[in-house]
Amino acid sequence: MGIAFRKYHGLGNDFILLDNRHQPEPLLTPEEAVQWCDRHFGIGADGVIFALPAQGDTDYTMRIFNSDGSEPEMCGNGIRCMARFLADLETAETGSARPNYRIHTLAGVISPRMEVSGDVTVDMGVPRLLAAEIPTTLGTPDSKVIDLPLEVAGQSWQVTCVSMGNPHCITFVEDVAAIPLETLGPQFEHHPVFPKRINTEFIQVVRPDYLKMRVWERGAGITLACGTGACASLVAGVLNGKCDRSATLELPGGNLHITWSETDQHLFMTGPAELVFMGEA
Ligand code: ZDP
Repeated sequence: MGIAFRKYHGLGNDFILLDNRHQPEPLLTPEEAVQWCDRHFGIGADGVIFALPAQGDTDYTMRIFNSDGSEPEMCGNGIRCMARFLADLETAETGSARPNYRIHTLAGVISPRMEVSGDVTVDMGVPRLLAAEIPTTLGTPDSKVIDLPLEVAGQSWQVTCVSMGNPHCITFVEDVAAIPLETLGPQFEHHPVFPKRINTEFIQVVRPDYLKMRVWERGAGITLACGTGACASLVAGVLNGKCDRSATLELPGGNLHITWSETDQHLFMTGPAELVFMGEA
């Protein structure tokens, strides 16, 4: 007993949020995070997010542990939840909250902005495309990985890789519902061409401005949504000439809107972030 937490979700991608603003080290160890994320023996979540003190020219720092205890560089749905969490804390403490934040992450400074509608729009920064930056040993280190064949489960898949700070491998398919994600996901995740493992997205282009996505997340398995994955998938769609620079992504947990700015190459993601409940554990 003793640590206060709140649970939030962004399109069913759910996180335990901890007020870690007064201490530079996370309040939980990765092993404790695994236990808290367990849906039968714990609170249940896809990850634990720590709202830590600012570093450099930012307002706060975000760190996240996946439900398997590994630490990803970034988390798109998670950072919307963290912005909502900070706004809720600030409102409780001072009666008002700031409309936007600069948050230090392992993927650089990420900036969420609160919309009047209640949605959160996040400047997710620029995608990284070179094989060495993903990282993957597919192709050559200093070239992009666009539409290259990858052998998984005895089948050849045409894949495109994009880093949003964390690594993603995207495959375009006719029908996402027909993909056996449960068995394919782990084989992509642990494929030897991905030294830091990989998040895996399957995308069905319904229209150039409307994509359907299913995801197998590194360290978390099947989730209902993935913000960094949605951004990476839109970039992959543009690189393959399959979609517009602005599109709706339909995920099992709901829709995200993603735009890839032509002027500064930043990705902007808009979607919900909601409080589920709070407690103490
Ligand atoms: O890169 C990883 O290990 C992911 N599992 C991190 C979490 C990504 C997330 N789903 C998102 O929305 O970007 C939270």
